[in-house]
Amino acid sequence: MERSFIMIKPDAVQRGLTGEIISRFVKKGYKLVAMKLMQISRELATMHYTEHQGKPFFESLMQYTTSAPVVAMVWEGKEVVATARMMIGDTNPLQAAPGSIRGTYGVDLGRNIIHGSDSLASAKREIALFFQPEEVLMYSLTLENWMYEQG
Ligand code: IDP
Ligand code: MG
Repeated sequence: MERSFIMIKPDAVQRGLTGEIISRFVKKGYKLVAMKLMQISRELATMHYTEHQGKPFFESLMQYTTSAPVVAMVWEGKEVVATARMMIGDTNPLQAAPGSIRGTYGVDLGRNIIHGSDSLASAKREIALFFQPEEVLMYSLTLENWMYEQG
């Protein structure tokens, strides 16, 4: 089963969207295997967004993501990396499909609600940045046979 790193960004936490966003992933059929509320350091934000260092928006991205608590999570399930990106929508909330998380809750590129890993390799890297191995839990859900034809 795949795992993806999903982070509810400070704007969404402040706006009280945490529960609604978690609910979307649960209802879709994904399993929450790690979660913490944390205020991320400049160092962690820099490592997480290292590919964007040097870009014009990097400094504002650092300000934004370190400004207040985030909810860092790991979600598990079939093709969760690509599917979570679809559920999240385009980076710019104004271009994100209506019904997607960014398309539903946001209007500003610099306040775009949520992060989701863009590949399996990114997911692995990001999960390791935010969680100790023992913080990512292995457990079964009794409903799994109703979520997957072959559990
Ligand atoms: P993603 O979050 O959809 O993967 P990326 O291109 O990886 O988008 O950018 C990372 C984050 O940087 C975005 O989610 C957004 O918060 C911020 N960002 C990206 N481009 C811009 C921009 O042009 N202006 C302001 N913030 C930006
Ligand atoms: Mg990205």
